[in-house]
Amino acid sequence: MKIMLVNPPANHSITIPGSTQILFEQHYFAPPLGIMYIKSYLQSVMDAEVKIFNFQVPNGPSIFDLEKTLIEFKPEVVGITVMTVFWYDACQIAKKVKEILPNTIVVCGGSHTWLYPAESLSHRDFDVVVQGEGEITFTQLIERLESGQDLEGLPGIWYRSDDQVIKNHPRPVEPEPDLFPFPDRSDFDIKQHRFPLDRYSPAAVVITSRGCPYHCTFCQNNDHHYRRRLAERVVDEILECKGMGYNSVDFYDDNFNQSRRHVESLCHEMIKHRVNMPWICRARVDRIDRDLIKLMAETGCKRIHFGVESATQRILDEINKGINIEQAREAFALAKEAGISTVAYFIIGFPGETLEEANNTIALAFELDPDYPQCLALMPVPSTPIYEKALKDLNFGGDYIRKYVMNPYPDLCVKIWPTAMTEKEILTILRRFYLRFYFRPRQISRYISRLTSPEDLFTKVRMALKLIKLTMPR
Ligand code: B12
Ligand code: SF4
Repeated sequence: MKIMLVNPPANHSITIPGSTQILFEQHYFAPPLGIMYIKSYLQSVMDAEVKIFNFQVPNGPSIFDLEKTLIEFKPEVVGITVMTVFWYDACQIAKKVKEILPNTIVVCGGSHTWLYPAESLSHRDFDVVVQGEGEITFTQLIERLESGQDLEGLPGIWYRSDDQVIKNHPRPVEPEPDLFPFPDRSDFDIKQHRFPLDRYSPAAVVITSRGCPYHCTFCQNNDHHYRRRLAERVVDEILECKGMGYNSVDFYDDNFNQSRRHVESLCHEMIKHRVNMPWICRARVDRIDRDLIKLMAETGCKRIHFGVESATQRILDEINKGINIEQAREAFALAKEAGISTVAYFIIGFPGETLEEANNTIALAFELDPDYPQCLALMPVPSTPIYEKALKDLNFGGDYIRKYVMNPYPDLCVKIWPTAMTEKEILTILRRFYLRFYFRPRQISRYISRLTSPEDLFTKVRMALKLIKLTMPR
């Protein structure tokens, strides 16, 4: 069977007011790991011809290129990976597929499907929604379609039958993530995977664990079942990437350091196999100590992204973050001591947060002195306790994201929820913060001293110009 897996364009994605996400994401083309895993699993268990069509690459393909590929390749099934921010673009892709190949089955998968499976199927260009981990469900779906069986009882899917949306039982996650072969990287030009903060590109994106056991009230984490991979398998994958020409590794785990033992065994395995590649990860401030960070630095850890969120303990407790400010101070100090650079994430505008509390968060950002702080306005997002709370407040404006999913349009801007501060106050704090932090002479010389190439300089200048534009008062 011929199958095409599509990562939709980000032409009309949902935008975020005052967001400096541009600092990272808009210059960053992350490979779509989910469909890369699905491709390799599918090909390991069945005879299928699978093509990945990735729109999110520098100077990426156009919709005409997709049309051409659809006409030439004639896939019988098209799977689209969807994050809610790309929903409008994903709908355009589904529409195009049905226009050109009306009998092709269009499947929607990815994080979006946890939130809006039925709403997604209200669009007749989608036939099936795969919810949760896709490797096994999608493969079984293909087997059923190939043998002409109906979809009744296939766990993990929602589908339309006689104009009715049918919800099958959910599929439990795979307890043993090493069952899946390494994600298929063969469709990608490795040079395209360059993170703007990296001096060691191209970076291979690798996950060493799936799921996150925490329940932060602002986060759309739908997989609380934490499962780690074997260190030996992870290192085999890294060595494979090294052989392909990747220079560094970006670990995409939600919480790289959830298990100390896991980090230790990964580091020891990297040392044993002389991996010798720089790497970065996302970690929690409460699960790190001097010995661990030293070991991480010795094996090549160059940057850690930490979620700090707020300087107010009441807020940290209310959002279920499970950390305290002392732990944040300690983690940043240890990283500095070990020579590891840091990214810190902060959020302004939590329910009931006062101007004074917000200013304390900004002061903490200066005190921790990360290499790259990212400060966002709180955007309540569906399926989180904060969104549920916001829905009860008339100031928020109701379940507008659900309405948007039913009737998508280009460039929706998410809403800030004003509680103790006004939207204007929140945005002003963010703008001032970015100007003050990033345009300090000390910060500028820090970045200049780390420039690696004229291209790096060009990217940083573009980022700076965008930042200036963003921080201009409106
Ligand atoms: C890496 C990452 C990113 C990267 C790259 C995203 C990418 N291209 O993959 C970057 C840094 C760019 C990013 C940015 C953002 N991200 Co992000 N990100 C992640 C993260 C940490 C890992 C994704 C990943 O690779 N997972 C590993 C793979 C194996 O899992 P997977 O992608 O879910 O795929 C599996 C299933 O979903 C399914 N599946 C996936 N696609 C398909 C397709 C088909 C056809 C089928 C059948 C199945 C299927 O099968 C796969 C294999 O089991 C996730 C959290 C997480 N743990 O998943 C958040 C996550 C996806 N991001 C999220 C968000 C909100 C964002 C931002 C909007 C954040 C922000 N405020 O700015 C931005 C938006 C980007 C933009 N350009 O505007 C949310 C998405 C929520 C939603 N409803 O869509 C998540 C879930 C985080 C969270 N807990 O809130 N992100
Ligand atoms: S914010 Fe981080 S720790 Fe909290 S639930 Fe989300 S992924 Fe897990």
